[in-house]
Amino acid sequence: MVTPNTPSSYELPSNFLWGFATASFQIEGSTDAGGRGKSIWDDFSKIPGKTLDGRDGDVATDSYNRWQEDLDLLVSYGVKSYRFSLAWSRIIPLGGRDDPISEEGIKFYSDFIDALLAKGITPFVTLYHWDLPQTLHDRYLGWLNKTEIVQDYVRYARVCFERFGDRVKHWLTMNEPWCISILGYGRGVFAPGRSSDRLRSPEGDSSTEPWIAGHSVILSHAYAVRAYREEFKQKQGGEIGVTLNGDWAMPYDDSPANIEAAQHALDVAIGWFADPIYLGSYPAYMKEMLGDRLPSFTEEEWSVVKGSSDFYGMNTYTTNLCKAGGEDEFQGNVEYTFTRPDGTQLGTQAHCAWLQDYPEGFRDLLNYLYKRYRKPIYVTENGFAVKDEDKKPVEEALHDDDRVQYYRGVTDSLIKAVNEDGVDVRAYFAWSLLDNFEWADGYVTRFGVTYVDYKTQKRYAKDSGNFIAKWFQDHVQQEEKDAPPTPVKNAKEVPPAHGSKRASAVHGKTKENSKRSWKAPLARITAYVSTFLGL
Ligand code: PNW
Repeated sequence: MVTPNTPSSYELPSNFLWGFATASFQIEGSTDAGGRGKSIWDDFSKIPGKTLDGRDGDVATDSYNRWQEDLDLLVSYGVKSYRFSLAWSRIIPLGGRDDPISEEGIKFYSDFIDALLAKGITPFVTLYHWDLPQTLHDRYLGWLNKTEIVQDYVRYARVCFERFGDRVKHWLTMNEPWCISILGYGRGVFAPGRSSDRLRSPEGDSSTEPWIAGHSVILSHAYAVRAYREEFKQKQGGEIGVTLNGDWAMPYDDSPANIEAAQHALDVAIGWFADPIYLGSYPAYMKEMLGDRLPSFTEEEWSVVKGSSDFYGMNTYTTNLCKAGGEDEFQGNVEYTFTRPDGTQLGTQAHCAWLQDYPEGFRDLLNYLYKRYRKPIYVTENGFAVKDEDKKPVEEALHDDDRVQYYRGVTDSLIKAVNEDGVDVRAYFAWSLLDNFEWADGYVTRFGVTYVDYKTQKRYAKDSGNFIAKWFQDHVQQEEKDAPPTPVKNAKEVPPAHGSKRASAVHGKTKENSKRSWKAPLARITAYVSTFLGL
């Protein structure tokens, strides 16, 4: 076990936002309350075999009824911000641009936003976290119908800006377009569950539909951002962007083929969305791999897509060792493993097969994204599911050592990326505030920093929740002490990801950028003295 050696002088600026994240369908339950319409997850989660434990989202963590309790919990952790999502079908039950708005749905979120602000907690709001109104799927197949979905999504976004934008200053349009497209329309493991695999789904074409869905997601995001910028931003003064999933990709070994494979993995997991949005073009590899199956944008669409995110929203969980080969286009025809050439494992195994703890990868990913896309980074999700936590009695589950160790590692990587590498990171949200409905895993896999007893709905802070709260309180500068940050800009060009095995060497962390120009003189002297005294 590695103990991070974070220098005691390292700090994060006072306006750094930190807290926990959740999503509407994973916590709210009360799927029939307040005039809510169905989402695509309502019925999907009830189909036998779609969730590991056969359980659905009807109750989840009952947060629709217990939101005040959740708020108290946030206050007890001392968070500065809370990331949550709005359920489209609570706000517009039938989803479409001509369908009525539910004032009850609006009131639910409006009251919650007011209550957060009254406690000094900044709302960080996701418009779409996978719960598409079922009616839109029934009417025209949802994300597969670009013309319809773009208009319906933009109207929904506009309603949210109108009703909440006086108080919400941080918007995320979409959560994880790759997951929406690939898991929903390619692998078919998430709603709506379409796939070429006829054992899984009676309909679907995994060779074309995910790329079409992704295209509609990009456009819906981009047109909503345009609406925000043209009609709301000036008055409301908020910021808006997208959040992408993407794990660090490390070549399995030094072979040129595997070094190239790691870049291909990044091109498909991240570049598919990030390159159009931040750079205005598709990665060459996406075009090469998909040919005419990759939908193209018109000139007009490109002009809306390029530059359509104010920041880089980063969701990340792990690092994959990448080997060239295989036929899984969803991973860029790259094989993933956690077993190194010498037979050792990359890190501690989580409950889900796709996750091992490797904090160095978190730092490498921050560097890669900052240099390639040149935007301030908001870490909007990051977390760990302890193996077999669900089988443990609550007293034992609360001592979630593997999760504490995970957060110890990533927080150390985070503060070093800011202080030593000059990466402009402005927020960190751990996934998740609560154990909750973990999609196809049902309730078996627990990601919470707070334990939820699903029989009583009681919440209990885990050691990891307390660790994160203390870590950020210790490392984020106090409000009064300093001036606003002047982020260090060090990214001039788009780098290749993998010139050698270690990304950090490739990305050339520059020492000059390690100076924190935002530090107030008093804080700097204190930090200097403590370092000198070895405190
Ligand atoms: C994210 N994968 O999903 C989501 O944003 C959350 O809603 C979810 O609870 C969390 O991560 C934990 O899973 C992912 O297969 C789902 O690599 C699957 C993957 C990654 C992220």
